[in-house]
Amino acid sequence: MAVKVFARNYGTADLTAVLHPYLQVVNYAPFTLLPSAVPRALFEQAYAVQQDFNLLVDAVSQNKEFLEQTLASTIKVDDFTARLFRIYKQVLEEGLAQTVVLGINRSDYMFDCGLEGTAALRQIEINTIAASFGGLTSRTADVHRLVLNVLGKSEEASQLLPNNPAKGLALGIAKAWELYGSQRAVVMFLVEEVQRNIFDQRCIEIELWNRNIRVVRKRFRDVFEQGSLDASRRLYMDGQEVAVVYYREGYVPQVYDEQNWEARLLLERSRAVKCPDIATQLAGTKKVQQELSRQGTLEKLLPGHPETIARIRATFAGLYSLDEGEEGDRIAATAIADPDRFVLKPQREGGGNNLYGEELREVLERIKDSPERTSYILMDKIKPQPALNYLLRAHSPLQVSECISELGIFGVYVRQGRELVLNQAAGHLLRTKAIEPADGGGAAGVAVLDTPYLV
Ligand code: GSH
Repeated sequence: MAVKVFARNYGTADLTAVLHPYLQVVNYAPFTLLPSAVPRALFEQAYAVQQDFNLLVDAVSQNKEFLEQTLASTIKVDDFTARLFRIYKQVLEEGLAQTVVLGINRSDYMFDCGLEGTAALRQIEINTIAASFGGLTSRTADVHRLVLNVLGKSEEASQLLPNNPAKGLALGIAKAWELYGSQRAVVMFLVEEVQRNIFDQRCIEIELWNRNIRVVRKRFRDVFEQGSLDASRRLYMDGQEVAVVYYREGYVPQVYDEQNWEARLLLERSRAVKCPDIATQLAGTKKVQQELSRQGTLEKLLPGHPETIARIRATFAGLYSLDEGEEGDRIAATAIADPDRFVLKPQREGGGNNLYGEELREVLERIKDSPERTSYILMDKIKPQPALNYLLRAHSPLQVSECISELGIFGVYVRQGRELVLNQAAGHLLRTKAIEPADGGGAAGVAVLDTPYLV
């Protein structure tokens, strides 16, 4: 009825725009029909190194000198990183009001197939902001267990591991909330204008409500309109105190107009526990990832932890700086000559930004003599062994595809002052995609949810 009235008053072209705030389209999250084989030893290796990566991210986020030096070349050419960096400097100069730190990250890996056919765990990246799909994937093993049972594969079904990142991530948020120390204060999920992954977030939200922790969902725009700080920089939204800000937004430049930058600054200046704080977001940049792989860097960041360093380093792929100078010139020329060996990565999150093959060659050719080159890094391309599976996606025809998988391990840690009070792996995420589109995860509409079947 309401739609007919709207249709009479507005042309059909306008209709979608007018109805947009009221329209909700719900699709099931895409998933594989069958679980995918994952080498047990590599799966265990990925879990075993997660606490180390938590330590490393935390160490980087506290090392002003390292962040400053590492990002110096990037912020000259990349406005988004530069703007984040400006806020970082500004809050440091003012003095941090936040005393509790909460990190939720996801370290992503592929299984690189060597010449002798043995696979090695290779880190693709570590996501330190809005690391998603921990909620939905807490349900994925049940789906695949059912499918296997229906197919009469009950023995295989019983092998699927339990997995509940939603609970693990909520545990970290709850701990940070508790240490903040105000029963009345809420946890604020900072979410997108248009919600594309709300059910994933809801899984974590429900875990918090079950612990009697109140959750509100707000956008940057709401923070600009309703947010304020008191004299001790406690954050209030319309009079309600906020203990924890959990960012599920804020990692791409497009969301920031001047008002939203102002909102971000307000949040960063506040006493509320930001997950992540701006230093930890910067610790997740590609430039930092590349610098971590440089000889001697881990030793400087984690002195006295040789075993931690060895476990971390064992997962690194080859990473190369494209900064101006001889080292950058040399690797740029190698990549132009042999683009299939590499991936070209800009300083962007959210998936779907990397360049491969001919496109990589074209872009590098164009920027090889310009400072713009510095805003990218190069990484060795990982070559996993493809396997057949069905990718089930709403409105897409069913067909068997050659697929490759990416394993993510969620990490959560909480620090109060100098004391690390929680440091855990919080579950896993397996995403699988057809070999054709080269880049992108679930949020970019490329990969689908999967469950590891350990072999
Ligand atoms: N805003 C959405 C959410 O909160 O779920 C998407 C966030 C997003 O794209 N997160 C990236 C990610 O984890 C990291 S910055 N992507 C995994 C994937 O898309 O498969």
